Amino acid sequence: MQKLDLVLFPDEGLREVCAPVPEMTDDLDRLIDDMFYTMYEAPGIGLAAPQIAVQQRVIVVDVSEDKKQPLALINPEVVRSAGQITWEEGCLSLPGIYAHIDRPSDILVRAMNRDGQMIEMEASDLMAICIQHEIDHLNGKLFVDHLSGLKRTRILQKYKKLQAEAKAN
Ligand code: GNR
Ligand code: NI
Repeated sequence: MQKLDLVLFPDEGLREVCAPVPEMTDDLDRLIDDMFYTMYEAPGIGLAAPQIAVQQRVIVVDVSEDKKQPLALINPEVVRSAGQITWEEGCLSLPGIYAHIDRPSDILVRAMNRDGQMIEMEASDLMAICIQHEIDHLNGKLFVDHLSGLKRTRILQKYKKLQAEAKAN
């Protein structure tokens, strides 16, 4: 298992629309292991392939307390959504900044699983938030893009400052 380097904002790789995965392969299976390892080490509750510089539609999530409920989804799509929830989100690609984001609270997701089977699953609350945050990554979208103009400008200024400080140290 390998801990992979995280791609940080403003890397352009985070802005690309990722390619659908045609089929499950051994290489992809190994990549998913590395993604889980990288996510747990970070630590994070989700990770999308473009965050480790792979421009393919693959995400991993584990929102459980005991970190024993890994879920890998390939070519995930939200097919229905309802409700609304506000959560303070963060992102491993924008370390140090957090913002309250509104999203649907209940979703129906269609995807391929690690075994190459098509599945549909319902998700709600934090699991729904996390899956939507990861699918956004596959479409080149970041949580700060959900903010309105002034809030977004302010938080990105804060991020820039934090990155400059991190570089200086
Ligand atoms: O670790 C993460 N925590 C988190 C908290 C609230 C909403 C979304 C997330 S996902 C984030 C990991 C990450 O950046 N995934 O892309
Ligand atoms: Ni993220």
